[in-house]
Amino acid sequence: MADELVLYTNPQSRGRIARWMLEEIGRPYTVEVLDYASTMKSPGYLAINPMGKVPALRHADAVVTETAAICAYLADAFPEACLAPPPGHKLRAPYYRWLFFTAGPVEYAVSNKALGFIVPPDRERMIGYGNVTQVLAVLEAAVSRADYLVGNEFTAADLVVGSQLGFGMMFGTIEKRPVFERYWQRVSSRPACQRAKELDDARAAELKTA
Ligand SMILES: N[C@@H](CCC(=O)N[C@@H](CS)C(=O)NCC(=O)O)C(=O)O
Repeated sequence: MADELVLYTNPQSRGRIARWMLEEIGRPYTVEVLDYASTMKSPGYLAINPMGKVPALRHADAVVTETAAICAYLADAFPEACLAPPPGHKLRAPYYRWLFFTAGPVEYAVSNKALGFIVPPDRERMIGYGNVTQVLAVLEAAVSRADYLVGNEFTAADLVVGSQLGFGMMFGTIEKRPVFERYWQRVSSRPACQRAKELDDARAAELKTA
């Protein structure tokens, strides 16, 4: 199919974020569920994502990997969903800023903390996130400023930042600050987020009983 959308995922993965984005877009898509121990490392899937990780998205013959990139790609490919400011618009500045800040500094500050890796204070200058305290303070200020991060409309940046906060608080890797909870509550109450959750929860339950 010329415009086919295929999500390669596992319901217990960051693929949940990509599915939420697909639900926001509202176009038909198919899902290929991959198993961590087998199909995710198969030659067929490695040809799609040589990292052997999910999610990945195929749109006709275009492949995009990396969760934040998938969300940004979809927002631009389907502008009628109004999930990103148009290319070249001034609001692209905060849009890119919070997408990249989350995929890079936030993700690695939080993961390293969870793994017990502490950057020696005299090396904070060389690590892109400095320290986790500062990263979370910056994020807290960003989500306190207004209901949404860009202009005052929900965008793919909120979907990515919100997911990082929501999953982080659920797994205990990000502390539950009232501002984070209110923001997550706001963005995750969107019907597309609820639909994506139901679909992935059902898929996860099926896999458990299979
Ligand atoms: N940077 C990637 C990370 C993807 C990732 O680590 N996915 C995990 C699941 S949440 C995975 O596929 N792990 C399987 C493995 O590494 O074997 C992204 O943002 O999409």
